Amino acid sequence: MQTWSSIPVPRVAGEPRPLRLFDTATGEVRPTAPGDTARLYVCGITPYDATHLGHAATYLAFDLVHRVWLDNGHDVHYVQNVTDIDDPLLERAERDQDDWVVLGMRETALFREDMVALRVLPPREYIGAVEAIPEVVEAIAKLLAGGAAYKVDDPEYPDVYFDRSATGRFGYESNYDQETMNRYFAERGGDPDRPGKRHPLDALLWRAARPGEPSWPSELGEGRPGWHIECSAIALNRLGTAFDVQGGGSDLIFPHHEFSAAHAEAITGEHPFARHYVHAGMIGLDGEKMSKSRGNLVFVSKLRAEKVDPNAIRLALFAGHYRTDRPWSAELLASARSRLATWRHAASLPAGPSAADTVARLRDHLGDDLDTPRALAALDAWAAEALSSGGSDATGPTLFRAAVDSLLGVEL
Ligand code: 5CA
Ligand code: ZN
Repeated sequence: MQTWSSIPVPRVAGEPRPLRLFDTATGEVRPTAPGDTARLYVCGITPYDATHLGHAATYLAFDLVHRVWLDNGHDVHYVQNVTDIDDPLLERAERDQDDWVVLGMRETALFREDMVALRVLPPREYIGAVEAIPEVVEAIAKLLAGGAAYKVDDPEYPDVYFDRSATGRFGYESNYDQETMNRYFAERGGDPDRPGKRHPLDALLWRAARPGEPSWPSELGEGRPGWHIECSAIALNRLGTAFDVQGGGSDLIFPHHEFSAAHAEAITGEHPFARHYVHAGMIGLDGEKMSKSRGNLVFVSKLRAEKVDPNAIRLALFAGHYRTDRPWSAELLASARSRLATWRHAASLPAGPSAADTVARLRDHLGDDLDTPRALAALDAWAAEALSSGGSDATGPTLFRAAVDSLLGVEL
């Protein structure tokens, strides 16, 4: 699939700081230690509705990962998928009497526009599940050959499932107990009651064709891919094993990232799939998680149509820590707009206080598990001083502006 357009990222004077991130698997903030090329996979959208601020918050968190690595001089190989075939897409198309292909293409196009408007740096490879079907089939064939997958005994619909015990490590990524796994599996697309499975938690790899559903011919029979294997295959084939960060929102911790890792590790025999599993908190509205299924959504495209400055949306979402579940509100946006106006005013001064220490603090806070609330506070302090006491350093405002652009992606 076509990715979206990029924008220049200014180089910023001073010393970069390495990036430490909280890893769900180990429960610790640990240093990321990329080589020359940092390898990032972030789970993409299921394009059955427009991008809401929850999605935006998650992609903005990983945009900071991307930017901090660039600041550290890494080449960043960023891969993202699009789940352009899955039940929710087919259900929405059916409900709206729409063609599922057209629906997916339309919402993916809108997502790209939203990402460009929000100044999110594009992935190098943007891969749809449908275009990845040959590699998904190859991955499933390997799992079957190695005994990690099986066909259910159902002559009508011989679906293929993954045996969750295949790697002997199942559960290492989420660390959830059995009851939590059971609950999330059932809530998040799993099918615990499918007859013929060896274990209720075994995950679907290949769904045999049903009447009226799209399907593709393959050595597994006519059918379509399950969800988790899409991300295993797309990531493995482009980033290899032990890539630096696997990312998404916290609702992907289980089952999605647990199974993506288990599938990939069963295919390669290598552990770990990713060195860090990084999860963004959920954005809510009116006391509930913002979600397409609940319908309590604020769309990025709607705010854009209302001429809200996308830089203010970035600042509003960065006002809270990326790992914290937090609400969206009109007040949050209003205070981000006023912060943006203050920063713009300060950055437009011909001279100001030196910004070198402020930029060092910005880098320290971002390097410390993307601590944007403290990063924003450090920048507020510089802007307040510039506006109240002035200063004679002509590089102050330009350095401030470059650092805010490069590291936070906010254009002043
Ligand atoms: N296509 C799959 C991943 S392979 C998927 O989960 N798609 S999605 O469209 O449902 O979500 C896209 C991303 O947005 C995921 O990382 C998900 O965790 C994140 N997300 C969804 N809702 C929210 C929310 N309310 N707050 C923060 N992130 C969210
Ligand atoms: Zn995924």
